[in-house]
Amino acid sequence: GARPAWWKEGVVVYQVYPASFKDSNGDGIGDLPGLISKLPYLRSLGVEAIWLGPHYASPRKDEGYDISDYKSVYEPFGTLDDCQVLIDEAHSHGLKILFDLVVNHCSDQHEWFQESRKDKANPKRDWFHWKPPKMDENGGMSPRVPPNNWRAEFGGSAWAWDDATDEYYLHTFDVSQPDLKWENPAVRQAIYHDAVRFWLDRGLDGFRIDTANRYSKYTDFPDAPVTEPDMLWQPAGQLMTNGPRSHEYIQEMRKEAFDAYDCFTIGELPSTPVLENILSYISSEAKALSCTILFDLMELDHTDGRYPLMALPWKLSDFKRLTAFGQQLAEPQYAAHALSYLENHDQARSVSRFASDALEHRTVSAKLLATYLLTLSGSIIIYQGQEIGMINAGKDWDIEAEYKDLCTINTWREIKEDAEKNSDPSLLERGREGIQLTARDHSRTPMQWDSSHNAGFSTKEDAKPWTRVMESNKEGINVAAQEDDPESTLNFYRRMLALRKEHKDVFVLGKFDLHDKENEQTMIYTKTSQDGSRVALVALNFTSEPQAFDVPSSLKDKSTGKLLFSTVGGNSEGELEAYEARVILY
Ligand code: TEU
Ligand code: CA
Repeated sequence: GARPAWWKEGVVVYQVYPASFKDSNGDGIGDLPGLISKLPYLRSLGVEAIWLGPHYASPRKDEGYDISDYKSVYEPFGTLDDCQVLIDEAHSHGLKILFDLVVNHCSDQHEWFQESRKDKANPKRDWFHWKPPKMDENGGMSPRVPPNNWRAEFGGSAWAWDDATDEYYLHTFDVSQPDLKWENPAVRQAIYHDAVRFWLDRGLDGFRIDTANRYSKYTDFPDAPVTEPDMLWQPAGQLMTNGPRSHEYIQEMRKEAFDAYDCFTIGELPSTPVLENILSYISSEAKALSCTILFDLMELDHTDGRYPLMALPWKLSDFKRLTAFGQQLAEPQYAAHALSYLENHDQARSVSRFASDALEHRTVSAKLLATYLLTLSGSIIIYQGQEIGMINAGKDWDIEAEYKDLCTINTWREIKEDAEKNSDPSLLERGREGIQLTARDHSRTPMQWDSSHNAGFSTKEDAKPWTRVMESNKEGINVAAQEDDPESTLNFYRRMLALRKEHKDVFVLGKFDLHDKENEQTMIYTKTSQDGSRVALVALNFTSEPQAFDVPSSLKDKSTGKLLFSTVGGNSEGELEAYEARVILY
């Protein structure tokens, strides 16, 4: 039989956001040599793979998710040679390495689009979705009415008018990110060649695949149902994703590009909450993706669609239900692979969102969430800075001057316009609170390496980081300080990663069972080895008060329970301290 793929039993992947990881030359932008210098650190954590965010040539309107050349490197990050050194050095440190594959759209500066927009007869015209304006009732063209009512993810119509040829092009994200027309086989071949095989040939181990279910959309372009009656453009997630040819395209890319390599693929599947649909992309039968990034749990605490940043009250019972949903994918009957995460470059910091970043609670909160994440089955993604418990930017940050993400900027603009139009100042207040809690900017602040100027992110004292450093909390939240403290979040992550390997049968491969579905304060679950011989009981208190907890009745007669650890060193029977995490092995 074939050798099992290297990721099949689960890997812990560390996500690097290159602009904010380590700046080696003092220009204020993280870079590949900076990352290379930190490979020993990543190795010391005990992670097994790296996912590097987009490092390609790009005007960076969407921080690199707008690629202008798949085969070259964004200059401030380094060169193709640096990239090769990164791949080779990662391997020599025993780390696998994944890049970001962003091929639903490219930048409007990519040569493909530059050609396409020139004239209707250009050979690349049909590489993008071009459409005339919508017809009016009499069958005539109403000037400048987009082909349908879809709202782009970052606001406004999903169609942009282009004067050069008097047609609209589709951009489901920003206007600078035209969607590639996957229906055209020449487009697909160019992607497989330039964006995929080019890098796999250099030794890459796989990809995190951006919006993997968006290549095929409903290309008859029907209007989206009106869910926001007072808005011109309607959220159209269901029509922009999972189109009729979605599986075909991924299967073809796998056959023609991935399969010749020992390739691991983590595909994002936004707007896909149903188990059968998810399995249709990731079960081994599907012959499509290795596993998926799910969205529902991460979207619990904020709105989607209209103002994608407004804070919503969330319930622990939902958090638990969605965890259980994701963990099902690890069960053998589905022949799939589970993947869990709490942070990435699109998500604010988990300590601030799901526990407490108050000074007295932040360390134990970070350990609580680490215990949760690293006791889940399958593969795990840890985002840079999560391992030292980085938290959200302070409330003193100026939204207009210091938040950089185009999603934040566009949403804030819309909120301000609407607040004025409807004379509703409370909308402004809610908007501000939403941004302070859930904006993507919070995870993009520079990594905190030590307590020196710029938290050690830049080598030069006078460097001006591209985005503000969190000077106010760098004292406690930095790598150097935490290296020396055995009780630090960093060393807790190291121990958890080691325990995860040591007790792989329960933590990585075990069956997840939730024991307190309805409880809104605690999360109690067991992980049971496949042969049933070993059980880990995980007890988590998500509140700042002590909480009662009960050992599930199935374990009560087992006299062999042994405390593996408690994050507060406590062992008071029947009670968990504030934000305590405790693990008992049977
Ligand atoms: O994100 C895909 C995605 O679905 C986003 O719309 C996500 O829901 C949003 O960021 C949450 O606020 C990917 C990348 O991860 C993101 O950084 C890019 O901006 C986006 O694609 C477009 O390429
Ligand atoms: Ca730099």
